[in-house]
Amino acid sequence: MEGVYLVTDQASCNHYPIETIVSMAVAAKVACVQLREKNLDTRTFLARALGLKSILEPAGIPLLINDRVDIALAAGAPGVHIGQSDMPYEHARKLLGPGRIIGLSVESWEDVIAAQDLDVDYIGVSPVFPTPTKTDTKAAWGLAGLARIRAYSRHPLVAIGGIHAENADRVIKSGAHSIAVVSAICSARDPLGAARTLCAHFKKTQP
Ligand code: TZP
Ligand code: MG
Repeated sequence: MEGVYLVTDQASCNHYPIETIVSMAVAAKVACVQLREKNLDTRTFLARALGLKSILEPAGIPLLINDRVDIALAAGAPGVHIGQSDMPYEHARKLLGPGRIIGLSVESWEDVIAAQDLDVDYIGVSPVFPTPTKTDTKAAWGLAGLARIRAYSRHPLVAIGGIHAENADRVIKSGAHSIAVVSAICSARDPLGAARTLCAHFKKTQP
């Protein structure tokens, strides 16, 4: 789970359908794609999950489903991303089994401490910067908060919130193993170029 992590959001896909953007992200060699849909009915959500899986599986890029363990199971997706008010980790693990990926958002220091006892595959540091893409968040961690989590946590860190090509270097240098973006790719006029720039940025900064 190192590299660029694309989080899809229908509302942010300004210029192309989600499937096209995900195909471009595959061409740019992102590390992971999360399907995040807040307003789809279950049947449409599952159909979209299966569609993205058919694009990502041949490329060996994991598809994670936001919130919905049932959709991940039905679609045979490699994993889920859960937040602090979604299904608790222990239940998600019981349902998914040991082999699948479970990522967990941390929004407070208490969340970071609690995650230390969980065998999550990564923690999502949320949000690093305030972002108009998601406004129902707690206080942003900032780069100092991210660095503090890196020093403490045993888990890989996926940083999310307000990350784009101009600040990616600083986020990686502050301890992120992976940078997750919605608008920097989904809303770009050139999603392929944007994804490539982010991926290259990442390689440049990582030793
Ligand atoms: N979780 C925390 S911030 C965020 C999510 C899903 C949205 C990030 O969007 P953007 O456009 O990359 O700032
Ligand atoms: Mg959630």
